Amino acid sequence: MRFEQTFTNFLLDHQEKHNRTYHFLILMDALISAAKHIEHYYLTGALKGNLGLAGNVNVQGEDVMRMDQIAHEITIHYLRASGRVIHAISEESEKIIPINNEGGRYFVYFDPLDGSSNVPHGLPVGFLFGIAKRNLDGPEDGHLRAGKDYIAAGMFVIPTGTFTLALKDAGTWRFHTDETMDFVKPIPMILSEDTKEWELSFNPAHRHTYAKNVQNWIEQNERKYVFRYLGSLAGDFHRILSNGGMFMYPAIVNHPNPEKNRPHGKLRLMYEASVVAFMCREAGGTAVDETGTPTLDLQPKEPHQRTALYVGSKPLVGDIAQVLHG
Ligand code: FDP
Repeated sequence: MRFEQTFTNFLLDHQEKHNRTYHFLILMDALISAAKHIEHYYLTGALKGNLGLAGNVNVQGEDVMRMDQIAHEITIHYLRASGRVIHAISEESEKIIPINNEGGRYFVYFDPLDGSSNVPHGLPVGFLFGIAKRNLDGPEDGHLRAGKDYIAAGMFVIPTGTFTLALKDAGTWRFHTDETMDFVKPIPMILSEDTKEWELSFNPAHRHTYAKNVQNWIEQNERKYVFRYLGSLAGDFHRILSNGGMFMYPAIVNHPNPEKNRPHGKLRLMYEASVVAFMCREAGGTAVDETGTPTLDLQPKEPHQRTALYVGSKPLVGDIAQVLHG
């Protein structure tokens, strides 16, 4: 019989090697419980009628799928039960969610079901999260943290049974579920330097709405790489981590209907862009916004702030960053 290292053993080793407490293990256990629970609802959702529209709109003005609400509620339940979270920010809640202001140690920023256009089809969606730690040396003002101040970030691609976690200054690892539904077998993720494997990922339906310099860059470079787009950030980024290349969601500035322009991009900084940028950095890559500024340096001013995103292999992101700066 062959036993793979479990996620818990992996994290225990990591915490002990770095002389850390076990609080973070308890938090991660809560997030994994939430993800497994969400996955279960997602897998059985069509039968239970959970994949339909809930009939209201969320804070971004989009339709809320019933699954989005279920995923949000499951996650908040487990975060609360962990006792380790000061407050959380969720895509599904306009306001910051206070949890344990006195005893909590971490801030959790999450999108419990990202890629909602895939939901009615039962295709892959993401559960993305970033974690920051309270100031242990003095008073905590609870300010919104930039990605460079996260201590960890990760994503579950649901319902594929994969989990990717990045730990600050330590690396990025991918886990798969075994026959007992445990996440096992940490695989270090390092972006491939083999340009033959690199992929480009963006929504081609939007390409003529991008800034002219971005459109020109695409025209000059797209034939060099394989093109893939799923429409779920977690799924698309999962591939980039495995194969290298670049995922981008540029600013929309040339839409024929100017009201549909999105000069600040579409993706949310705190629980989408910073999360994948953090995982990418720990895997040897990088990420920038529409001005070429590193995503991890962007200081959020409000919880649901949007940003354009270019994330992936350093040479590719660096190349487009030069165009964006220019
Ligand atoms: P969705 O709106 O379907 O929830 O920000 C959310 C997100 O999905 C990302 O997961 C995905 O990468 C992107 O938006 C897809 O947007 P487009 O439909 O415009 O391609």
